[in-house]
Amino acid sequence: MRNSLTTTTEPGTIAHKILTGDLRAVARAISRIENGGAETAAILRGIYAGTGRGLTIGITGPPGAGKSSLVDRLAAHYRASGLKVGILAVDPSSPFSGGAILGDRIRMQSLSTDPGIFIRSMATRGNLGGLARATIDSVAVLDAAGYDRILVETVGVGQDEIDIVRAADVTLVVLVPGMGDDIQAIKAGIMEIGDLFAINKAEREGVERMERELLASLEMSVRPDGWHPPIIRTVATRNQGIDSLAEAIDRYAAYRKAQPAATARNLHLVEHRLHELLREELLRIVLGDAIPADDLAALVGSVARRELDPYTAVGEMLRHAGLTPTMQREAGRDAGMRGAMDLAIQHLGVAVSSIEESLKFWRDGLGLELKEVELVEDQGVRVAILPIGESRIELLEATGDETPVGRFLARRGAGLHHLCLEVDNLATTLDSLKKAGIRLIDEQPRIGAGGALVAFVHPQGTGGVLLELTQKGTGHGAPAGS
Ligand SMILES: Nc1nc2c(ncn2[C@@H]2O[C@H](COP(=O)(O)OP(=O)(O)OP(=O)(O)O)[C@@H](O)[C@H]2O)c(=O)[nH]1
Ligand SMILES: [Mg+2]
Repeated sequence: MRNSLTTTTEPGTIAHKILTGDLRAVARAISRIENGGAETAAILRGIYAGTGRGLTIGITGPPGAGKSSLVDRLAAHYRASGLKVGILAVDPSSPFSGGAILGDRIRMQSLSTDPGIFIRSMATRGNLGGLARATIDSVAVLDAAGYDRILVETVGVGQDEIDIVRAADVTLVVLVPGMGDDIQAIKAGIMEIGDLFAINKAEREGVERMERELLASLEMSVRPDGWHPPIIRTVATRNQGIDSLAEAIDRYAAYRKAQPAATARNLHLVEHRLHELLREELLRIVLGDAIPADDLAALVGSVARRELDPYTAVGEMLRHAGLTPTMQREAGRDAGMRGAMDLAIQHLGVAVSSIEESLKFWRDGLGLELKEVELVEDQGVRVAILPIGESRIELLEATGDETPVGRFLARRGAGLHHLCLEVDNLATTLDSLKKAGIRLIDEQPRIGAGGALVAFVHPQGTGGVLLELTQKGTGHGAPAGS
């Protein structure tokens, strides 16, 4: 699996190096991802098929609960069983505050001399997209590089962090005794995302009470997957409870894998992720490239002075980027092209008894250019293509009597055989025709000549004309014969 993947990614690229587990490539990739660089997409594209093997564990909880200490202990535990461990410590605060991170770095030094462990602190540097995206992409890099367990530590505050832990395979919430009163407050944020709970600093007084309150709080909600989050007592400083914690993590990971609900949850996460990326990408396109800074400033000024309403302003911004159907049409016309939502006549198919003979009119008489004559063998037809404006006339000559065009000629004689319209989305068009009760020859798009997606509509539904529909941008424009 691994080998076949590495060979499909271009050797020498950073993505390829990541897939071979190259440590420097991993570090460099994460830096680029963190900086929100343009190479992020290329890296992720190159490694994505190689991800999904490692287990990502999100560890969250209030400041000072002992998350980092537990991460250290868990990492050592996994190392002892020969697993490679990646650690990402997320600091949502300013990259310049860095106190806790620095502390973590120094403390984790003992681990960081081990080549089987990769440790990295994550901070926001790029202005768009932010921490969640950078962290989730960095997890993907570690995953692709062959890290078996990826531990992501976050202080459970803010939407970014919720997004990060939600994207993990397993979420561990770390609490400490004496927080009982805070459970209600915490609950709204991280309580419902915990797949398991550690009560760390369990040597302290109040651990029983804490556990009781936590249990009571957990019992109030039923998870859709039927999992009952276990509570594990740990003392990170004394390395106590770590085995039970690791065992509970594996147990949940296995449970999750076997759950149909996990698939649904995963689809939901992916959808959420795509929305986020789309939002970022749109912002980048519209604000970054499409609108000159002066124009943008002018728009902002107009709205501030109430000369322009915000909706029109946003419409204007989208128009700059060539977006939204109506505006795209306008933009397209400006550029001398047709809008993407328009239907267009792709070609007219005319059945003729002899191309040679017919060219006397279409080419010699009318002055159209004969671009090519193509043999579409499986449809038993020779096709002469004569461009006309943005569409073309296709002269169809049968190669035998028992061919669609041959039968048409025998039955009706030479003449207009079919009309071919180009549509944006063939499946959607077929759906709406179906709903309108129109008789279709092809209920589903199929591959026509030249690789184009095509479907035919029965003449009964169109007032007597055989109608071919083809999806814009598919195939190389060859006729579908018919
Ligand atoms: N008594 C006791 N102290 C602990 C235990 N685990 C961690 N600590 C201490 O608690 C303090 C905070 O531990 P960290 O592991 O840095 O906690 P954290 O949750 O990562 O903290 P932040 O990342 O700053 O939110 C440190 O002084 C640890 O030594 C424990 O089980 N018992
Ligand atoms: Mg920490």
